[in-house]
Amino acid sequence: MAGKKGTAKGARGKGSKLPVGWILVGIAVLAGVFFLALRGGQQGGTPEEGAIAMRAGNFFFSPKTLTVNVGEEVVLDIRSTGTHTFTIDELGVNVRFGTGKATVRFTPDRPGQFEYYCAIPGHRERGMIGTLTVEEGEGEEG
Ligand SMILES: [Cu+2]
Repeated sequence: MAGKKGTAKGARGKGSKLPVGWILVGIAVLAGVFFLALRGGQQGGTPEEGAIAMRAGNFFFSPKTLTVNVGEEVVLDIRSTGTHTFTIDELGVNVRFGTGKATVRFTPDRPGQFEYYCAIPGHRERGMIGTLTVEEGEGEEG
């Protein structure tokens, strides 16, 4: 009844045995690369593609003039010292931010020249203003 239990334990397993140590090393390296890639994407110094770098401080915006296109999203990558706002009344833009980095997004829906300013009391008067020029998109007349 119990005669045929013995199986042939072949010696063929040796060649195909996976080197567990190297697999662990590989996983560790991949995890490290992945982690670094994530960090780079989130807090690296590279701004979003197409973003406009802007500085805000007491009491200025730099640059003081911006030129953009109608219907194209504007992304401002702002570095601020102090609490300020980026405000354009005519376009309904009003974003408040503190010291550090901030992103302002809006899409101008009409051409023209618009003033942007800081809406914190007193800042506009002390020079926190600039001019946004919105141009008609190329090839789209009227
Ligand atoms: Cu301000």
